[in-house]
Amino acid sequence: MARKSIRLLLRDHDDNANMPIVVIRYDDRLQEWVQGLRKVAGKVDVYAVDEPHPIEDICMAVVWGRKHPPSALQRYPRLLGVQSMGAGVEFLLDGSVDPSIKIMRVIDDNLASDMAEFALATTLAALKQLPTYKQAQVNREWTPVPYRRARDTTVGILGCGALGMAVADLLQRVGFTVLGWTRSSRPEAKFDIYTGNEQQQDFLKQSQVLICLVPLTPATQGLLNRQTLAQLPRGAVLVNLARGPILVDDDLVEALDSGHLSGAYLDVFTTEPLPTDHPFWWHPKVHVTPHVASVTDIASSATQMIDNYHALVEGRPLKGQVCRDRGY
Ligand code: NDP
Ligand code: OXD
Repeated sequence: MARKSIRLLLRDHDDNANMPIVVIRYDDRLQEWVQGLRKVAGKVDVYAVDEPHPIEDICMAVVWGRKHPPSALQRYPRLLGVQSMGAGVEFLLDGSVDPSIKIMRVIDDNLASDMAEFALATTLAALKQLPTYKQAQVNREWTPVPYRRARDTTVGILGCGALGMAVADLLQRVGFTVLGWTRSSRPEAKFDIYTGNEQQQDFLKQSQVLICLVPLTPATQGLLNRQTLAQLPRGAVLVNLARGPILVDDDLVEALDSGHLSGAYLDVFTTEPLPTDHPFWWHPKVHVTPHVASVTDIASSATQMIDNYHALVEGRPLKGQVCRDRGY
């Protein structure tokens, strides 16, 4: 069926008619999301994908990651918008969402502060050698090793958007020197920002801890590779909190084994869950967490989603609207 314009859609429905939302997520968190959205949805109907729902009328879908087949969205002829349950949207930019449909991502204070806390925790764990002592404890060894101070450490943040800026702010408050790398300049930043490929090397060579928070796009896929990792200072630590495919896994292992990098804290992987035979699991300098740096808070983000729903049907600007050309 041909997709209808917003105006035609609204004319088809009287003023109070419901243009429902469907929540699509094929895992055990589906009901939690449906209930969370219903709490703030007022008169708007919110359906779970696995219950009977009016396919013809659905105007917004709330979805997450690879937890739905790409064809799941194509069933809804009147879809105006797709809201990601998270900040990342790469899974919606694979051509499966009609170009006329708006895509939105989460921008939420809790998502940002949780990410900042996680980035601080990993950075301090690296500086204070906490994984070394965990291993020493297993071996019942009492072996002090040197530690570093925040005020003597420069942290480079790849990607200073909603999350990178929150990380930068917290790290600066703790005393770290912070540098950022973005696509476009950020005059409001209270630290040095390097932009684009031209300034990438200057940024990397100063980053004793590199925190990756760029979205996964064609431009960032494989960005952390043999060449870029080699530009980091000797002994640097990598923290990847963004997406797995931004990192070339074998190149990281090589940089760690050669001693060029001293450690890597990885929260995201090309295949998740990380396959049990992946070398990251047993590499002594790799510290794996299961994609938990910052998990969307349903209560605080549901309001943004319902506000976006109303903006969508009324044709007003959306919060977190994704620019398809940029890919984020
Ligand atoms: P934003 O879109 O707000 O920020 C992205 C930043 O990356 C911007 O500063 C942008 O530059 C920069 N950037 C994008 N592409 C490039 C490029 N090619 N070169 C240089 N800089 C680039 O995203 P968020 O901060 O909200 O989220 C970042 C990512 O974090 C998400 O996409 C997701 O993958 C990941 N994430 C991970 C979670 C976890 O638990 N591990 C939880 C939540 C998110 P500019 O400012 O110029 O636009
Ligand atoms: C996100 C995530 O993108 O949790 O929000 O990874």
